[in-house]
Amino acid sequence: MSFSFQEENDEYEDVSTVMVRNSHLDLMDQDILYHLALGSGSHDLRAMFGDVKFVCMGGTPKRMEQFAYRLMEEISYKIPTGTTLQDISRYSYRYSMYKVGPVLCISHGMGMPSVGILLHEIIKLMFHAKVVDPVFFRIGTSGGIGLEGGTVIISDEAVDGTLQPYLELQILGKIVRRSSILDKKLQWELKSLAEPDDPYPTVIGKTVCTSDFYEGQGRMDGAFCDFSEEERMEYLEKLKSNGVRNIEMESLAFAALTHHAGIKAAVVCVTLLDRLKGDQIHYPKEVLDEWQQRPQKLVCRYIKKYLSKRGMILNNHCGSVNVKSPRRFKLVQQESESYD
Ligand code: R2B
Ligand code: URA
Repeated sequence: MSFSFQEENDEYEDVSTVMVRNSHLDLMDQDILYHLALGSGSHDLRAMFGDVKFVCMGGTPKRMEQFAYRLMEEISYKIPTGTTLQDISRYSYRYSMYKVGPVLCISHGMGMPSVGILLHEIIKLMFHAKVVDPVFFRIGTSGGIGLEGGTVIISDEAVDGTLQPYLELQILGKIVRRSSILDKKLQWELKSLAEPDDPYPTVIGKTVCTSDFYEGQGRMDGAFCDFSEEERMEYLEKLKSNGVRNIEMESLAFAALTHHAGIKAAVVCVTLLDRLKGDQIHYPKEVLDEWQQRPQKLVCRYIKKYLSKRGMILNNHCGSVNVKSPRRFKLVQQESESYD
């Protein structure tokens, strides 16, 4: 199967394709995106973010800053002389956000509540900025199930600890379920960008998302543990036999909320250990640092390819990205032409 990007319309529509699904927003004279230190009254969100095509999220501010610098290099993006890359949300003291041309790089913190709050505000940001067809990526870390540390996993499905494919929210004292669906085509496009020379495997598989790193992931090295080694192994083996390849803490909310907003999204994580062999992450910092760059590299290749096809990368390492006129593109499957 191969894919290419084609321009959808010559005309640029002046509305976002992102669905906020909240009529109350229309009645507000301004919308304060509190955790981003931005607002529709205080900032010209259309001018600041109207050209965004990709939103990349990862756990830590440092990793997302590194990712932003990697992108600048890879897509030959030059910021004006005398300026530096700035954390746009620095005054929120919650999340960090960097913008490199049409790419936003944002830290989401740890766990579903943190990524959930961020997604509410980023989805509204996309809506206010009238962004068309953005693609969201989560790039992160995880524990592998029967896979060695350093393996890259593209999630084909995000499920909870009981293997259910939806996010359960308590809203007004009632349980509300949102399906955690990820874009299949995007998964295969990403997989096709793994190179034979990559010194690590890149696989597609199911991801379990938990609300806890220790007991919730069947670890026996937390402050508390009420189960036996046999019960732990039985659970992890059950995950494996159900096609689960890794466990982390954000994919379920990420998949459910992006899907609810009609946003195409993918989750790409590296494993830091094989959970069938242990609980503790004991690899040296330099090894872990290199592993954490692997999902970044894959997503970078995707973005670079997209921008190259659109002629948005002028030339290697000395041009600048042309992001003046946001245009609308659709991804089409091709019968014969290769994706490359
Ligand atoms: C992966 O790593 C973090 C826990 O160490 C968590 O954010 C996750 O999903
Ligand atoms: N992140 C997780 O959530 N679990 C792991 O085992 C490693 C990283």
